Amino acid sequence: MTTIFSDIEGNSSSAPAIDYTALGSDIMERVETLALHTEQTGIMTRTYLTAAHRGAASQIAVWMREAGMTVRCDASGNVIGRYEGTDPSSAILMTGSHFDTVRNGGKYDGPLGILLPIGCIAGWSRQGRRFPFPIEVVAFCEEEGVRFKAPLLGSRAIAGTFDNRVLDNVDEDGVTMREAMLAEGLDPAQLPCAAMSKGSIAAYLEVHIEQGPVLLEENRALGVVTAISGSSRFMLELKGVAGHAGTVPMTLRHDAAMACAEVALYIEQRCSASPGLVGTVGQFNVPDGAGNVIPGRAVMSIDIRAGADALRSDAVDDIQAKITHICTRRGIHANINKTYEAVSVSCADWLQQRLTDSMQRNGCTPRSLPSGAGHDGMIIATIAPIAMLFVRCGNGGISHNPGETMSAEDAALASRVFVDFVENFSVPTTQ
Ligand code: HGY
Ligand code: MN
Ligand code: MN
Repeated sequence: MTTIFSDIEGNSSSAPAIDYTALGSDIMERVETLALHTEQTGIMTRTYLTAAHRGAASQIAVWMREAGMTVRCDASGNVIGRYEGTDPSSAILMTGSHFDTVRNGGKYDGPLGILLPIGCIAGWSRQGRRFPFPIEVVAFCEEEGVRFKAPLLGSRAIAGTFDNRVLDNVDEDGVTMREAMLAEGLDPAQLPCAAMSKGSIAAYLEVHIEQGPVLLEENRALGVVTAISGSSRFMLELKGVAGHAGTVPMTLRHDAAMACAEVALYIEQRCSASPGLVGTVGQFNVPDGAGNVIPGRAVMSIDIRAGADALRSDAVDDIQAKITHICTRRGIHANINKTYEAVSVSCADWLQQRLTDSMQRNGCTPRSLPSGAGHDGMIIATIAPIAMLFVRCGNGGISHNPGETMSAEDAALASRVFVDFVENFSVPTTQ
């Protein structure tokens, strides 16, 4: 491992300045180390409360302690490192991101926002530098919502908005979230203790890969997020009549899969009609299907997002009406279950300005942009002002894909901006 410090001659305080080039490389090395904690060797899959998830949590805790932080784990499984300030009564500066992943995803979505602050704090710790405010780095336990179809669990636990109904959600093996938590030594009854009060967090700053092509296409390393798009997610179950593939005439069929396909194509057509609106069918299944059987049942996911909430809700209304129309015509029964909804969340103007100032002080031409992806910040925003710093993705900006990538140089520059932001941060007097 490279050292992230160098004793630069002539440094007045004789404290070692942070070597950002080394820090950028160190962050990339640690992303690789963390990626070894996966459910499928060679594929990046780390879902909530699996052995891989537990291994990653332990590794993150080790790095937090090595950086001079105290570490606690809350009832949801968040791993929280605290770097004490000189005024323990002060509101905290919170940062962090999630350490769970989608299936066969990328290595940087989440971990960058955990490992970068840890590396910067290690630098301050080495210098013996403290700030008036404590800094807490939160490794959020569950943002993607893959295993139990309930996203943003860790941030909801901290925001005090954890919905206990999801404890009965089951994974593909029929294990409930409650059972999985208890098996990991987590007590759901203690979840309310994880909540942090409004005012206890002065600000939340998340560093995250852009997960899109904008910064890459404009040849920019960093961007300041203006808002996080809201989203509406559903699971749609369609029930028709199973039948013999060879004997039932097309005009007499109630084919659940074809009905799903018609709904899916309508979603694509409806969302393509409005700029800024996106619709995705990420899961499309014929449970227990067979090639020579007309599908009697089909299940699909629906994910609708837009920066403007009205744009999203209008599309959801149209899609639900279309589902009714298609199913009536086809003699299909529909069960639609909303699994998640979040309104668009704006980043605090004053924090955007401070982040922009830090970028300018470090030679970056400021660029603001919205986030089409959801993030823990949208939940933390219910109890604190938030900001996000986007870091360029390579490989066309691809994400939620093993091709997801970024550079050590951009990690180094993002670290410089993060350090500048924190070193110029002060808790607003209104706190
Ligand atoms: O789906 C999202 O937007 C995020 O990556 N969980
Ligand atoms: Mn993410
Ligand atoms: Mn993600």
